[in-house]
Amino acid sequence: MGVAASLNLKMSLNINKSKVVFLGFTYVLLCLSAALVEATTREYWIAAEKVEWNYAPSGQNLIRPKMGLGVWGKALVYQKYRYIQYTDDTYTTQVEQPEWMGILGPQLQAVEGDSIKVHFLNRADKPLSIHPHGLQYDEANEGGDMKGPGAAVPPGGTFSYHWEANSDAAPGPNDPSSIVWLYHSHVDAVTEVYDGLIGTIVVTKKGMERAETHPHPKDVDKAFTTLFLVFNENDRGIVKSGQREAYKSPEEAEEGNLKHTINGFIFGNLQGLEVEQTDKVRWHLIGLGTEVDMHTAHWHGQTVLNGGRRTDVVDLLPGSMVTVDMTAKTPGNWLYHCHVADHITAGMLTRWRVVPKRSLSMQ
Ligand SMILES: [Cu+2]
Repeated sequence: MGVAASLNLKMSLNINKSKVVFLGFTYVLLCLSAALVEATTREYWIAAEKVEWNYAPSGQNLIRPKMGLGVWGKALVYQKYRYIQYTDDTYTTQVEQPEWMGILGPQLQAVEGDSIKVHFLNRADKPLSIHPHGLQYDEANEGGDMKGPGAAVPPGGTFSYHWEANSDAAPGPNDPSSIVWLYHSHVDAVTEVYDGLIGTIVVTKKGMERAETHPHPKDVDKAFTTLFLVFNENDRGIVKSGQREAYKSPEEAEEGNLKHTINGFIFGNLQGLEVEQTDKVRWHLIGLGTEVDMHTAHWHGQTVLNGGRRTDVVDLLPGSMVTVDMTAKTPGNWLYHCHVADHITAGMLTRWRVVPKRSLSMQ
């Protein structure tokens, strides 16, 4: 073999070798990424904390200022509990929430097939838990029904819940590309819902996520979640001295302590429900409470599609979870309220706004 031929052979051997290495490396990468795609785990750090909550921070009826807040404005600040999200296991830096979320705990996001891990720290003064709806869990991760340490985390204690957002938790054939589930504390569920320990989970259909790191559905520009709940504050903690005495009679106190809220606010004090004209808007609606909590969410200015049916009123019972879609078309400062007469009187109203497309309004 001449020198040139030997060189050629060496080169081709080297090329073949590097080809094999390259292919092997690609294969390993593919396997790894497949494994990663299959096993995306979304981690959250959430603490339960005792807070003061003001049902109308403006002190006003922002829908009909002259009518005032009625008996519901006599006491506004109450001792409550909330789920607060932190960036990591030091539980020092809070994750900010949009204004429209109000009293709701952090919204957990997942794509169909993902796992969710919630590291829960109980900073409050009684045993609490997190019980999710819809997701798959074993009994140790149910977060309720007195099953193990996750069912009642003592004050100062921690528990890491592991839940699966599998196909049984994901949108079904007649659902939009994402659906909503509740989570709440379930040691004494009735009390703890009224405490304010409520949040939501949104699961996006596989393939509809914007990116692996961005589970929001790609066919939606803006999504809101609103909870319709009459918080019963009778026999609970009014914070400001003198407010309890403001009620003229036990009957007045009993009514005034029923706070007819959307995301924990009354009479238009829920702010931030703003979209741009032509936005595709998704509304996740939640109902909770007791037999007075028959709510009918109603939008002025725009209709929605509810499971393929066109409407502008969606009925909610305690525990209801409904997702509807609209395309915002008409600019305006629109009412969004419960259509039950007694609930309108008691302040279960706010506004949602459609502003002209910014790119257009800037021209
Ligand atoms: Cu209502």
